[in-house]
Amino acid sequence: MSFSKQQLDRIRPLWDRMLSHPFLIETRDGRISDETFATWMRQDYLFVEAAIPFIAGMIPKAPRDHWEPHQSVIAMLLKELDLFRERAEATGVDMSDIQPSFTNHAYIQFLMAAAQRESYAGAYTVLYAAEKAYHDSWKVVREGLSEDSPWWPFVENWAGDDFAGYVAYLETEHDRLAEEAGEGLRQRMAELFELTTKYEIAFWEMAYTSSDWPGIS
Ligand code: MP5
Repeated sequence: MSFSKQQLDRIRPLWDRMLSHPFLIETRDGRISDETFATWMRQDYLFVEAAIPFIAGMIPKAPRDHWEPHQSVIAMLLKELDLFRERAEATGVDMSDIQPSFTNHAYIQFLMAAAQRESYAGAYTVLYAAEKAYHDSWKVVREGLSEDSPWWPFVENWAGDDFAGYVAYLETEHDRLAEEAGEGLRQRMAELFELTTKYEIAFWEMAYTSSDWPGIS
């Protein structure tokens, strides 16, 4: 079994918990409140923005054949930001003066630290886990959400064929990096896979409960 599949198997209960999060289920069933969805949109906009320096920060450690793929991902993320702004405009979601919530801030710091302080393979695990998490999460939403929903373009973005191809590519490369890694590094990659999944769950939870900075608001 490939390393990526092994990791998914190992943390299956956590992964399933993510996929059954009420944010996803209520979005799938068209029951999510506009305000709750807007909270996710505002926070995820900031997350996607931060993902650009995260990827850029991986490039100095990347093998030559990963430069073009990373560059295409940065271009994809810039388009994604356009999608958020376009949807916000179309649905009247206010995107001005947004600040990262505590959970989002922590996740973003984790991304930056991964790019700077982990090995390339470790940072790649974080990238793979986050992208796979979004692909699988939005596939859950796709099972029920009407194509007429204003949120459907997000389903198309992350659950569509292009993104599926990108995640499959990441998985192959992730497995290749794990094969080349020693036991200690593979162990660290496994930890990072689990941690990233926990951040993904925390992110849905933060959006669902609109939680901001503890002790302040
Ligand atoms: C992604 C995302 C997917 N947009 N937000 C979170 C919290 N996790 C993963 O990443 P991308 O960079 O939008 O494809």
